[in-house]
Parts: sequence; C-alpha cells; structure tokens
Amino acid sequence: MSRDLSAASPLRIEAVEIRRIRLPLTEPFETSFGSVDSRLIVLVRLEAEGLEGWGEIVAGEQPLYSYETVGTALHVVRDFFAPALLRAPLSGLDDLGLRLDAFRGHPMARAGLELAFVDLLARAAGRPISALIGGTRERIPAGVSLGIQPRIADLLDRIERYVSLGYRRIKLKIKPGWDLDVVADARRRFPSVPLSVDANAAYTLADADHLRGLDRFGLMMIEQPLEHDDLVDHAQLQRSLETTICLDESIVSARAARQALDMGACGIVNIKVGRVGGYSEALAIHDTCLSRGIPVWCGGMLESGVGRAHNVALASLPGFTLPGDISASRRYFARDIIAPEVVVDANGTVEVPRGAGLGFEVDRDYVEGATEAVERFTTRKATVAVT
Ligand code: NPQ
Ligand code: MG
Repeated sequence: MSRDLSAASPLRIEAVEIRRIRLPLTEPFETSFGSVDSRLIVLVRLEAEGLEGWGEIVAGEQPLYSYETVGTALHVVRDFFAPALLRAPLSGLDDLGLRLDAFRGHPMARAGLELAFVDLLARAAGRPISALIGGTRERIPAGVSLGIQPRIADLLDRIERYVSLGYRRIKLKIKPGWDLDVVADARRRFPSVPLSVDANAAYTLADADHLRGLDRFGLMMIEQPLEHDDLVDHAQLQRSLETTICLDESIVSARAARQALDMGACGIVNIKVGRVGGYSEALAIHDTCLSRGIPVWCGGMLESGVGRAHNVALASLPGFTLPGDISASRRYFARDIIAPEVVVDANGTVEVPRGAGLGFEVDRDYVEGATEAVERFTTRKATVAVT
C-alpha cells in the first residue's frame, strides 16, 4: 500500500473559508440521543496557488453525539486553527498535523481542515484522494443506517426499500424500548439480510442480560452499546455477549483503538474522519486494525456530498472489508451539493471516483443559495458575510 501525503513543494495557504449551509433531510433521523430534520453543514474551503480544497466539519448543532457543536467548531477554526494554517507554508499532511497538535481536542473541526488540505494536495498532484492515501478498491459496498421510527411497520418498509435497492447491510438504531421486539420483527421478515444495530451509548452494564437477548438474531455487530468514553465496560460486556461489539464514539484515536483491541472491548471498528480528527488518525487506526485482522468500516455523520466523497475515498483502503454507513446522497437529501451525486448501483456498491481530488464537482450556485454565513480568513484580514 503506497501513500503520498506530502506536497511537491510547500503549499502556502492563502485563504481559509468556513461556510454554513442548511440542507433539509428527506425525512427525520432519530437516534437514541434525539431527532433531526435538517442538517447545518459546515464546509471548509482552502485556497493555495490557484487551487482549492474542500472539507466538511461534521459536528452537530447540539453536543449530543459528541461534545463538539457547529458553534465550538467555528470558534476554534476562527480563533486558533485558521491562523495556524495561514502562518507558514505546509510541506504536507504531517506538517499540518504538527501545526494543529499544539491544540487539544476538537477533532471534528481539525478534521474539516485536514480533509480540505488533502483534497488540495490531491488536486495539486492531479490524482484522486484514494490514490494518495493508498486506496485499493474501485467500488465500495454501501450500507444504510435506519433511524428509530414511529412504528415498527415504518421501519420494515424502509428495510425492504434499501434491500431492494441492493444495499449490502442494514443498520437499525436502537434504544431501550426500541430494541429486542424491533429486531425480532425485522429478522422474522428478512431472515438472511445482513443486519446490525447501533445504540449510540444508550445502555449500561446493568443491561447485559437484556442485550444478550440480541444474540439469537445473527447480527453482524452491536455498535456502541455503552458510554461514549468507556472501553473497560465494553470489554466486560463483550465477554458475556456472542454478538461482536463494534465501537464508534469510544474510538477517538489510534491509541484508543489499540487499547480497545488489547483489552477485547470490540471486534470491529467504525472509523469516522470527523470523530478521530482527520485522515492521519483514521489511516493509523485503519493500519492498526488491518495488521491485527480486525475489520473496519466507514461510519457516517449525515454528511453533505463533500464529506460523503471523503468517506468514499477513505473506504477504498484495503482494511475496509465491511459495508459501512456510506449511502447514496438521496438517502438523506433531495439535492446534494456535489455533481454527480453519490449513487448506489444495483449491486449495492458506490464507485470510487478517478478524477483529481474529491473526484466530484462542488455545485457552487446551489451552495451559494443554501449559504447562511461565510467567514473568510487570509494572512491579511478576516471577513465575515452573513446572508
Ligand atoms: C452513528 N450516524 O453512527 C451516527 C450518529 C449520528 C448514520 O448512524 C446530526 C449530526 C445527526 C450527527 C445523527 C449514523 C446525527 C449525527 C446520528 C450523528 O452513530
Ligand atoms: Mg454509531
């Protein structure tokens, strides 16, 4: 696997632009921590030497999935990360990492800048991002995450829809009161569909007996049953469960991944660039898991096309052996901000683009129309526009 994330010659970042756009969801998305019906997307755009690079900050509007929010991300980019990037030319992704390592936390904000920078590097090299990071797949298997529904019948309809569209794995969001009965009905109706469940930290060790009730459904995995910041209890739970635990929220770094695997806290890892702070940490987690034979898959954060395109590039790496939460743009949005939009073919796969950078065009006019505010930072000055 070859990887090349250095610039041919140091890149001077001339501008950092952060933009908020609101995209309505085609239907509400409910998890154990709440429901959303639109997504406030934060796009990052870097300019250097006549080129641009696009990234996305996947933080939510409220600190529910993690402590970050759109507000905290804007603050740290504006006051700390953008000035650090603008200070001096960058020789590559490692250099960017070192520059931002001075600051603690805020992985989603950090990742937004890393994503945009890697797109910039790839465009400068005239190569797709997947090639720069060592991707080996031409197509990746798609999966879908289905939110908690008002009625089980509504969920069964959606499972049927995505199975008939060819999706390779269906993930059901669960919480206390929406778990065993729901999974039992889904399994009865779809005996051989690859199914998994995601609790988003809705249970405790006191629920271990209850969670063992899931073992009879042949699930691929149970994702993040316990607290977001816990590994030890997950290791204990895993010892009493047949179903493989997959960790999402708890895997905040390559170190956390190594420790989780060492203590047997999970047997599968969900990788999200936003949660772990960008490509370098995501690549390190991938490499650790690959060397230990632990399958990984790419998670999703209801991204716009920009974040989705980065996910497709990441999932082209050899260790991404399971279908993840990469779905078609249409799963979430009536209209996406990239062209072409991400599509899933009849075999349930998504093509890894071969064009330079993200391999998709950002639809400038549509983005402008959906923009709530833009802030632009250069070495000279900062400008703010609110529409
Ligand atoms: C997960 N995503 O795997 C996340 C959680 C998630 C596709 O299941 C707004 C912002 C709403 C972030 C809903 C999927 C969200 C969000 C769910 C993240 O746990
Ligand atoms: Mg999850």
